[in-house]
Amino acid sequence: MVEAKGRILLADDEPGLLRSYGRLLKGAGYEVSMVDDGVQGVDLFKRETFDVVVSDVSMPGLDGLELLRVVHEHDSDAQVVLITAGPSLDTAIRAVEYGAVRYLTKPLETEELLGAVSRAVQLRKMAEIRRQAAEVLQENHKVIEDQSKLEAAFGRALDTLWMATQPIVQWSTQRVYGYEALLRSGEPALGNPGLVISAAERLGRLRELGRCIRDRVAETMAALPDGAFMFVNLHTQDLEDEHLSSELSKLSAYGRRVVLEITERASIQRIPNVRARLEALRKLGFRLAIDDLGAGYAGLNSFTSVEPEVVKIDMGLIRGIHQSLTKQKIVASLTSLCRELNILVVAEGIETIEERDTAIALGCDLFQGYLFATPGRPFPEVKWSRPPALL
Ligand code: G
Ligand code: MN
Repeated sequence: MVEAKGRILLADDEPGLLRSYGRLLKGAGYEVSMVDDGVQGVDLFKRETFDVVVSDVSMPGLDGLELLRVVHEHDSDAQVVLITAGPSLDTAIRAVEYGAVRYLTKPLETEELLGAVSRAVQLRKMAEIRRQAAEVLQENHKVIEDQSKLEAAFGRALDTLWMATQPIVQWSTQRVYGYEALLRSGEPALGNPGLVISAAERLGRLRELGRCIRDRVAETMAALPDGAFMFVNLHTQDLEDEHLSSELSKLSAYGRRVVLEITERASIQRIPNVRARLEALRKLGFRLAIDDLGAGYAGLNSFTSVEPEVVKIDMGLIRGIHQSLTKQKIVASLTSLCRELNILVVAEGIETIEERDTAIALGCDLFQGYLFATPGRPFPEVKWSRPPALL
């Protein structure tokens, strides 16, 4: 069976016309239900679904205009074509007011009726598409609702935010050189630091997060072992926050014991007056490190504008370095260049004795990684016990 082009409710109190319109519409492929007054029309419309109502205006009991009104109360997407024998301005106006798509006058041409109905069916389809689109937009609203959930979760993350630390060790002296502060929160919905940071990015609350992190770090500074530095990660946007370089911030009081890490993963070129900002930080005693060296697309430009005291080699360059000649060459050139430039090098993400010993052989002396200690409550013990492997 060929699927009907659409479901039509046809109402006219003249039986002859009802039959002939009905035959015409069925012949054109529509599924047609016929009633001979408005009351029946309303009844049927409430029980079944129709795409288009074609109705005579003047009918005993309940006329076409009333039917039109009830139809639209019930289904605002349904389309109505009205037909009248005695057109009047008044009914025409009311027909438009109640949302009739067409207002036809008898006697009807075949083409006129078919054209009006086919157009009404198209409009019905269009209405359906628009409704579907609106539902999709509502899903966007759901995302915004989620955003308010995200807002709440982010608030709780800030309230429960604390700093884990991971030791950075000096191999030649077998001492702890410093600790990197790593963000943690008690909010389960934002269970890792990456999620907290991306929530802050989405909510435009990075500044708040950066300030909170630095305040929490400052609170641990009193317990920082003598002679050790605290390494603190910055988001590039933190560089634009005057709180960072304010003498009044809690962390500034400890500036000489803090190394600020600037990642190579993002460019700092867009930050206005970046050199002056870095200079202001140095005046407070902060030292600067390039983080994730080798991982970023920022290339060498961050290197030249930061003039770092320390570079931290990305763990991607360290992973399996004992098996990669390429990685070994890069790290060897880096350590020798940094020695010339008086820059300290930290090899990050050391997990195995082989990685450690290869890095030592290539000129590295500062290490961070699970081999020595995982991040934990300040300030975790270092495992020195493993003997150097025989190379
Ligand atoms: O980007 P940055 O270097 O600041 O990130 C340090 C991250 O690396 C922290 O999340 C820390 O937990 C993780 N990390 C530290 N040591 C190791 C390690 O030995 N192996 C791996 N896979 N991750 C590490
Ligand atoms: Mn880091």
